[in-house]
Amino acid sequence: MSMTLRRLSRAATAGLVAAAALTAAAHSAEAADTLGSAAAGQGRYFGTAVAASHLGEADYTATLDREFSSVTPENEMKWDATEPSRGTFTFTSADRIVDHAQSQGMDVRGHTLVWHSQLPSWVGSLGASDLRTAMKDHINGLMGHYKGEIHSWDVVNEAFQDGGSGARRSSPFQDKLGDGFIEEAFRTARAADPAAKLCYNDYNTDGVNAKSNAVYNMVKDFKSRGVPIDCVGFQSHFNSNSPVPSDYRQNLQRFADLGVDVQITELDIEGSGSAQAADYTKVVEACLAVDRCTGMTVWGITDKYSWRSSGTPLLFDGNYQEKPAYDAVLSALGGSGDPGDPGDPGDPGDGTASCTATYTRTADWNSGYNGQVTITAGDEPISTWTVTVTLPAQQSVSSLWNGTPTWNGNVMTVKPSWNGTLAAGASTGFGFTAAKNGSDAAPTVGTCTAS
Ligand code: 9MR
Repeated sequence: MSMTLRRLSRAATAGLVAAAALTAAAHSAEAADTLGSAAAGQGRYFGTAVAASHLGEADYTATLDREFSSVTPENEMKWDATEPSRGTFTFTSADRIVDHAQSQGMDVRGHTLVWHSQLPSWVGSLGASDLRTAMKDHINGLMGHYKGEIHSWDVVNEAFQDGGSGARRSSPFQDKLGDGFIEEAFRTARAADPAAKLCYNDYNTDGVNAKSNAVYNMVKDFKSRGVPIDCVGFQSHFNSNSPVPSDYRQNLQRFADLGVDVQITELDIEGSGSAQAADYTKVVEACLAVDRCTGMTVWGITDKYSWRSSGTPLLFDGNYQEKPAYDAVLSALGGSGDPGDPGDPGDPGDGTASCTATYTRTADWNSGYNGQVTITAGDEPISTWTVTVTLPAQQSVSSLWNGTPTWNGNVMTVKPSWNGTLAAGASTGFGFTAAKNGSDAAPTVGTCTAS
């Protein structure tokens, strides 16, 4: 009974979505001063990963609602979250995200149906034929619950190995069902919700390389044999070890030429300031240059909740201030921030001084270590900054350079030693030597404040 009621209420809610989307479109026609409205002007969506647990935070939800036109549940639709024991489906957290998105006229990407990770252990202990049934039941359970409400589903995620082999990754599905599990998953998915676009999604496939070649060959084979596939997701998690590939656009284009849409599904780029902004620009320009690149999703809203927050990879800092990367993305999308517009709190010219601080251990020995805190100004010049660093109770600081600390217990509040001026997006830093005194734990860097 509850299933029928839930289906009915999900369908009834879907009726409201069209009306909300119309309102959003009317608003976006006025001024392309948000990511979602600027992307819409280019015929694309601009999405973000969302965690249900943060939806109660006013700044989080305000930024989400203002800027984005699509959401991907970051963890809430994964197998461990939705079918923790066989046949028992739990949708509470995922429903919260979907309901919120629909109330704002946003699209929803489904992530993800068949993946080796975040997989409850009961799945791995099934024999082959039972596993096949369980995989299909899981796809039908998820896609049935959200039928008609998901614009694209990541049907299979990360099924290929890293490196040069081009081989499939070992997983219960691969090991027990063989290569054919991917095709079976896509065929099941098409029947479960014919309206959803069905995507294969992976990382380290963003440029032309052995892994992306293997995915390319699979998609080509699927298209030639009529196996249903509509899109390929390129996660696009970048940093200095894995930079934006120079052949990114070319790689997106060769997949598009196979007759599938391409989507940037989990974009984040570690870094800060103008270098990070330039990398984001490359990604947006690559997508816009490929007709079948239908949209982009960043893997979170604010640096503070990123899965790799120490790399500050997102468009908003920990205080929801727009970073230089935000301005770069908005401008690459053809939008324009309106300086001084109260709707754009971090725009250049609005006078809001801000900064972010990140910590790295730069040297390490038995009894001590050196730490470095990097301070980066937001998109306004700043005249000074203040950062707090909390040390584990046992540790003590023996020296500190390029900053002046004041102490309160094991919390040091650090200000510049002399001139604290920084240009917009520019960085400085201070360093210190700490004695471990038996604790190897890392200090915690608090909020950076600037004026
Ligand atoms: O961002 C997700 C993080 O909160 C989870 O702990 C992690 C667990 O595997 O998954 C992260 O999201 C991953 C995504 O689902 C698939 N591609 C890689 C993402 C980053 O690890």
